[in-house]
Amino acid sequence: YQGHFSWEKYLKETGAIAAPASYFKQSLTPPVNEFKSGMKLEAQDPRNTTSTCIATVVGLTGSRLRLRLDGSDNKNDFWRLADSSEIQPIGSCEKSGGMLQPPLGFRLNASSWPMFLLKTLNGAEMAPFRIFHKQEPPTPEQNLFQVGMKLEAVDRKNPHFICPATVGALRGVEVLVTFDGWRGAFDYYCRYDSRDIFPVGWCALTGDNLQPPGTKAWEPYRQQCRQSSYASQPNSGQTSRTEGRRPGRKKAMAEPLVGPQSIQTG
Ligand code: MLY
Repeated sequence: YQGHFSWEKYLKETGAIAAPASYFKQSLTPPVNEFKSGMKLEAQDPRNTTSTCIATVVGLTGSRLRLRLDGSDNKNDFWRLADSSEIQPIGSCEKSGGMLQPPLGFRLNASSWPMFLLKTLNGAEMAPFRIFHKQEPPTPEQNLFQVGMKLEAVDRKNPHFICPATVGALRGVEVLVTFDGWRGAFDYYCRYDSRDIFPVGWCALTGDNLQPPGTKAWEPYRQQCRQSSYASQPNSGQTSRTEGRRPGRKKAMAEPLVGPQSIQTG
């Protein structure tokens, strides 16, 4: 479900262009996601990336998995693409001579980790080797993004959201991701080959829920609507039922074109 947001119309109205898919480190056909809720796997601890931990799939959205580290709380879930190199089958760590680590913020005493590990893996449904992807997509040779180009990006403060975004600035290999319709609070710089940015149309392909832009994005667009609507109005004086608006209702005029308000949770 993508609300009433349409990239096609939005690009037309904003006169913006979509960053070409070849600029991203994403496969042109999104990775097949055969993971299931409850499956366990090994994942890098996002808060302590030198640690490999046990994680459980607690949700699925498009080509992404929602993961929770075993032994951690439910406040630090994170999302990974099915073809992420940061997830691997259980046993991989040991095979390469490493040791599984407790997550940062392990809720028990560190000394109980070995027993916890045994218990959490006992009878667990392990994600089968065959559903992992052999490799991540290739990295484009250079940062080709240009300021103003549109894309879809993970809101890192609310990483379950993928939202319409615009390249706001460039800084060497980095891209400033700005969220359409939201003031700067959610902006971030990431590398051009980040796995958190996607070409326009990605969510439509994966079935992910693309958030509509926040309401601020539409301001110029709304103004345009207002202007053209006034322009097409016959001289003031009497107002007909369809054309007349009380000043306080100006905003409402553009709203049907805007679509539903963005979902502003938590
Ligand atoms: N509860 C948050 C959600 C903001 C989401 C912004 N993203 C979509 C860019 C808030 O309203 O602040």
